[in-house]
Amino acid sequence: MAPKFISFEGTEGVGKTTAIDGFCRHLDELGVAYVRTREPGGADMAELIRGILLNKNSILHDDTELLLMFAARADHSYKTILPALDAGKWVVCDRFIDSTVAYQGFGRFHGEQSALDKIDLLIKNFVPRLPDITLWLDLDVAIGMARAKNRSQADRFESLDTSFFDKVYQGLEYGFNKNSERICRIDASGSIDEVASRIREAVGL
Ligand code: T5A
Repeated sequence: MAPKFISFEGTEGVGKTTAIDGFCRHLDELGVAYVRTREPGGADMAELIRGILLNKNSILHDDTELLLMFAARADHSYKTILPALDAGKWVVCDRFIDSTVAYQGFGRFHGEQSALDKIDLLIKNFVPRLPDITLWLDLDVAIGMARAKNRSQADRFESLDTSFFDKVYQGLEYGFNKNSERICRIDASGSIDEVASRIREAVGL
């Protein structure tokens, strides 16, 4: 089977990390070679940019934040994603372009068409490879935020309020409606095992 590039998306605390852990264990059992990675980050310079983006002390204009996401993504794409796929490995990525549409396009820019057009242009011009499948872990925002609260320290995004994450959710729904051939909506309620089996079924493994 040709190697696949799979991204996981969702609002805060929906269980992406947990789901990716389970999915990667499944790939191990099947003997599928893969690279597990994340955004922002996933390559040396991209991880430095992640440090700036998530640091609560960083004061960034919304345009700066948007462009840093794409700068990190270019580093990640050329150093990690493309080489892995070229080497015949699957790529399992925690967040990718759909997070930008949701967090920046909707969270920061309120879904304004001009911002969504800019993001589209950035994707078309600076993202050399899109995911084959995107798994949107769909969970009520409030439930995800309650789960996320158990973490030790909130980063620059996690400290935002519910109204921001409601917009992020709208952005994920917008992306899903626009790209339903690539994005699978996964019901992320229920037990960890139930979510894991929905994911395996969606990927066909
Ligand atoms: N960002 C990113 C942008 O703004 N634009 C972009 O373009 C990109 C790429 C990255 C931040 O960057 C922003 C979005 C993000 O705010 P991050 O540190 O990578 O941040 O963290 P997140 O992606 O937000 O992930 P989270 O840490 O919030 O949560 P997860 O990974 O979704 O959730 P997880 O697995 O850690 O689970 C949370 C808790 O729930 C439990 C787990 O045990 C854990 O305690 N849990 C369940 N409980 C009950 N039932 C289940 N089915 C459960 N599954 C998990």
